[in-house]
Amino acid sequence: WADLKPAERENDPAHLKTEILAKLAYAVGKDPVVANSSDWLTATILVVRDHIVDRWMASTRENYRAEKKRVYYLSLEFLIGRLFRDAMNNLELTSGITQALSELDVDIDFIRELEPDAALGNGGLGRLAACFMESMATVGVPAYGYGIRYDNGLFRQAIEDGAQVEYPENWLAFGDPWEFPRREAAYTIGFGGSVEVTKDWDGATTSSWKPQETVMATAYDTPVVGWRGEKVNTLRLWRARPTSPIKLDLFNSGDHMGALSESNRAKSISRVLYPADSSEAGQELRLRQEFFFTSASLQDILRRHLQQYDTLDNLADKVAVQMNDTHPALAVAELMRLLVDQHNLKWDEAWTKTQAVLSYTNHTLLPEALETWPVNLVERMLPRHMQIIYTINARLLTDVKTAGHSEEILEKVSLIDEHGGRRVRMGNLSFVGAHKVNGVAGLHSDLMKVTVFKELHQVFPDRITNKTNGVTPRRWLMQANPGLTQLLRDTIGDGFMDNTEKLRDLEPFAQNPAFRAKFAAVKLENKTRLAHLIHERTGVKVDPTAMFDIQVKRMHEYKRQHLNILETIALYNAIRANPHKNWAPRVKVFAGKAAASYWQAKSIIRLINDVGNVVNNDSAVRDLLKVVFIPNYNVSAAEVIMPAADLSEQISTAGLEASGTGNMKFGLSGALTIGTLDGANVEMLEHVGADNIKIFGMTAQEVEALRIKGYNPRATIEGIPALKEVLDGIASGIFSPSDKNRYAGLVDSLWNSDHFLVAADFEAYTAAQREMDALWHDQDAWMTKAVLNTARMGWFSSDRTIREYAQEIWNVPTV
Ligand code: 26Q
Repeated sequence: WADLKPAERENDPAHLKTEILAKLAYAVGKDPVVANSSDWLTATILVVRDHIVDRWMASTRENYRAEKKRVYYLSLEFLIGRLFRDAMNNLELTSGITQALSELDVDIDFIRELEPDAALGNGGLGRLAACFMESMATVGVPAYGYGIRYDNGLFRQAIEDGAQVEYPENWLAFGDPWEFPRREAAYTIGFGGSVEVTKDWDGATTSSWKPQETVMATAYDTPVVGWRGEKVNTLRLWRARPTSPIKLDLFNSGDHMGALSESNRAKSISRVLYPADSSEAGQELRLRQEFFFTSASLQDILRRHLQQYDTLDNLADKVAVQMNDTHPALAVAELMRLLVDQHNLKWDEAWTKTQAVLSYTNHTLLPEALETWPVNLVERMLPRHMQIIYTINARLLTDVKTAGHSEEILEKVSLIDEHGGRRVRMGNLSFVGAHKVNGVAGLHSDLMKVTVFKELHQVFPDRITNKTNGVTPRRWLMQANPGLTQLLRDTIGDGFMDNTEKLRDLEPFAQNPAFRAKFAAVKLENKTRLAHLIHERTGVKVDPTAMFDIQVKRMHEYKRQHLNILETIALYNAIRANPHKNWAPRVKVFAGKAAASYWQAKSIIRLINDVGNVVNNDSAVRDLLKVVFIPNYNVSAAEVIMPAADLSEQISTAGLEASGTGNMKFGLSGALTIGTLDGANVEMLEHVGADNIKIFGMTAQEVEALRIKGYNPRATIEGIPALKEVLDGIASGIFSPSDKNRYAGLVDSLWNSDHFLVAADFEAYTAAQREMDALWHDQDAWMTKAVLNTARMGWFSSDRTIREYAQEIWNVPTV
């Protein structure tokens, strides 16, 4: 043992075995003879955690000593998934722990599936935050993620009778072994009340907010370890608690409900993640969540800064705060309040600091997803913040006017929307309070400049910048696809593990038949694994040698899962009409959650399931077509699904998907993409080359032109017999014989409005799919392209994205 290098010593199975047994006894309280699988998992996680903690304290200490600038990532969502394999892999303890457990007769693959997913996010935005946390640790950016420790994460989706049913997800039922409660990190968060103004001796005024209600925010920390375990950062999640214990006088007088209601009102703030990935109905509780975590985080940041430097003079040199969408937009007003009201800075000085510290990432152009809150609600909940927003607005409008801009521009840049009830525009507030505003893919950032932020961009032309999304290759290549990772290491060496751009070394092997055969064998193995999961969750048996054609993401009309299922029905009709043509056997895989109140999205889920029922039981199609909907799509399911795809569906209406990140995860594992020129698909095309990706359909420009000209879905559908047949079939109840009207709403909306241009892109999509069929018959050609996709996906690592943020927005060094 003494001869081993430190890293090898840590990974020594004999030593790890002793550590696991010690944890099992002294932390879990179990004898190995009676320990169950969960006990073994907890014990092993606690061992891994111990290995992180030394590095965590060292990182934190070093950041403090070297007076490094810290980055704070404020996000209402962190869609983390499981951490066990991730932490073990990044510490390079996987082989040692696997062996130690096996010597203890414990199957690591079995116990790792017992860890619940931390599903503290809805989809892309939340998963991006999780990838960024891991990449910030990897490239050595000292960072804290700040969010809410929801008791209930995103709901669990079940499919009952073909329809989505939501069940609560209680991920904390047996505690979270990764987290450290920090009783000492607690802050008071105010709501309501009034603002008191006092005049100083020199006539200056000081405002002081007297909240009517207060809630405590207490911190729970989870360490986030980077690749090779060198740096460890912190994810700090806030839990809401009542400031005062229940009112005993009320309780004793028999008013139990009255005594508890205040306490419940406080706790409800961190009770549940909002399960909608676009806002619409502005619930008061949502705004309370937004202020709660923003205020707690900013108080914590200022406390940490003052404790170290004892002055706010250097705040912007030592602190960068990134707002993940507008959900933390109140940071603009809250930081101003803290600096002006509590730390006595002059307005102008505070404003300069606020702008220098804050920056804002936009994730959507969909009008219904742009947050606005009624002025009277903000006024009632946060009276001082409303005043501050008014003051920021007054100064903004004066400046803009002085610079000579028109009334129209003034009205559009204003923080207040005056149409149909006055509302605070959170996007404008974030834009104005930030020194940089970024979109998440090239096209998206360009469109921001001519749509939502057109006028603000005219006034502040240097503020918008692009930071194309990325995904962490540790989770999405090394952990999710160990077979491919091993093949890559055997072929091009380990270099790609530290720099994914080195995947380019794979390019020449795309032409090598022996390599392609190995690549195809790995793919088949991954598809077999997915076939098992599909059978387990849906009862449907699928053939792993068929083309796996996959669309997994949140259910949304703009993502056009209905374009996919309608084309699938057309294919089904064509196969039945001509069963002996040379079809490419396909398995159509869908998965994704719909917001609970989003009827159209739920209707699409049901249609997919109903179609699956008919197609999968139709002996006429044999194994040429299967349609499955995998219930409860989450990070862990994605880790099985992504590596098993032959074809990745990225078919949103051009101009509407800000970036997409699933597209990158699929590409890393060698799936070919069929997609529109939308989001990061545009950059994927640039990287992999037009021969290796199937782009179809209208461009964002063409979409806009068509909308201006006037789109007639009825005429379009009438002109496409195959589509008309599909819609008539659905409307006549072929897929819902027991309830023939089930899809009347869905079908009518396509005939009458088709807002997302499904019919307009239908023929282009069909033609693109038939090209993919032809390509599938030439497996050499297909696999060559697949290999080139993996080889050219290196740029889409979130390490690259984070380096760009660090250089161009945060002004912090990376290693
Ligand atoms: C807002 C207010 C009230 C309730 C909910 C919300 C809310 C919650 C979540 C609004 C939006 C979201 C999530 C948005 C999202 O996930 N956007 C996706 O972000 C990805 C990462 O940048 C992109 O790749 C996707 O294109 C984008 O859709």
